[in-house]
Amino acid sequence: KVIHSFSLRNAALAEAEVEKGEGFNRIESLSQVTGVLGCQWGDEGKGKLVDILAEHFDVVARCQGGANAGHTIYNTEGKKFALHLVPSGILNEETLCVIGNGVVVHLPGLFKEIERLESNSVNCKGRILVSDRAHLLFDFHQVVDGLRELELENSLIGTTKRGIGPCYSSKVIRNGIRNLEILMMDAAARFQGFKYSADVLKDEVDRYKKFAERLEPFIADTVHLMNKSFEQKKKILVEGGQATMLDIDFGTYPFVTSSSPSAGGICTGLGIPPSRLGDLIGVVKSYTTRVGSGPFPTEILGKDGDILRTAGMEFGTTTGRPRRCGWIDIVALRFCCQINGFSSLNLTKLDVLSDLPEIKLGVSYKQIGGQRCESFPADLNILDQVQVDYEVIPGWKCGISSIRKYEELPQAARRYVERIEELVGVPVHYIGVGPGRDALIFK
Ligand code: 2SA
Ligand code: GDP
Ligand code: MG
Repeated sequence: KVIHSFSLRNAALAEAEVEKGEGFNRIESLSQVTGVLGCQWGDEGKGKLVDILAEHFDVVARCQGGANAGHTIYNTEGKKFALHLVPSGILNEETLCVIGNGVVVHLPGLFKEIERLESNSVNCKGRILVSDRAHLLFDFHQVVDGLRELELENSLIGTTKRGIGPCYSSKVIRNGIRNLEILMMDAAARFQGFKYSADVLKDEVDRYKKFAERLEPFIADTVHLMNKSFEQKKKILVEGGQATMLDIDFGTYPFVTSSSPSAGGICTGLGIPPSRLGDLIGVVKSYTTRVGSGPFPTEILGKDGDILRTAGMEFGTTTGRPRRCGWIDIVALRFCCQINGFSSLNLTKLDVLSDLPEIKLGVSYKQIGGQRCESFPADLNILDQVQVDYEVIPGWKCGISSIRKYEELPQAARRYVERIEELVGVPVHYIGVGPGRDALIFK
């Protein structure tokens, strides 16, 4: 059966090759381990690219974060799916989806997500594996997340309240619980440490005993699996959540998430050695959005920001919060490319800029006193006060959503793409011109 479906798949791919030409070859030649990572403050459209690439990969894996992520994808019939923990390869029937050791897993949320997919005819059986080493995120982590935000009052982070920070805190302070422990039924003993009242403790233990039964078929030693798959010449696609500017080390700390969404997170979150990493594709929105608090030098405040928010439908996939909007930030983008060493970029949502008479690129920062910043400042006091120098280029003022060939884009749109390439020094290989699978231009 496997051989049969494999040859069917190859036949389908061969047919697609004729239809898709160069773009298809470009995808087929991606490295055995390829990563898709966010370059800004998240929601660049990583899910869409992963969904498109998935049919050319055997395994799609998440390496960090948790259900704070919101990846929106559409199937061939245009049906919308918002994924949080399940990798965006799930709509491609042949792909195995892995939730790696670096992910924090809220079991009730995971099972709900699987149920939702199955009720929409997406077969998940045997297609999702969760690392035995991944830490469990409990409801109380979510409660603590909310309380901590209340405590921070005016300086709150603006988290998704999905319990991410508190769960990683438990992991780092070494009192977390890993998936394998609830399978061994050690959880009851471990729960004692949390000082629950007796009745709550009993309910929680009973609930997790049921989850343990349900979880068993999903659990695997995914570190072994990833490396075995590599040795068997299988192709592995890694899907990043959030983005480098939200990275716990490289982001605008403390207004960051609690994991490593940049390249290093692939190795620590899946157990894949750095020497096995190949192409890394950075996903960049044609403008910038940020949800939650923290510095945003190129933000467009007031009504002008609403124009991009409305055109790009910029509302959180997980929380529904309006996203803050601004111009593309080349200083932040260069910093991100430096850290990740991208082989190419996917510029997304170019169509959203189509009605604007002119488009700005934030190309450098000046500190108070006029001194130019050499790199992306670590000090938030500086970042809050920088003055951004903009380059202004004319808009193209016409719809581009139906265009599929780079040469057919208006000259001003091509100028914008090529100026970004020049400024950051990484080639743009993919351009998004709409939310659908087919709305992609290969350059
Ligand atoms: P957390 O919940 O502890 O990770 O929040 C810390 C910061 O990280 C930001 N963050 C995100 N930013 C953009 N998109 C995310 N996913 C959702 C989406 C967000 C949503 O796809 O739209 O629905 O609101 C995401 N997840 C975390 C967060 O805003 C904080 O700034
Ligand atoms: P992710 O977290 O990086 O996967 O991104 P999200 O799914 O949170 O947000 C990106 C949004 O933009 C989703 O609603 C996508 O359907 C949509 N999107 C992705 N690429 C494009 C594009 O090229 N054009 C338009 N108009 N929408 C896009
Ligand atoms: Mg998102």
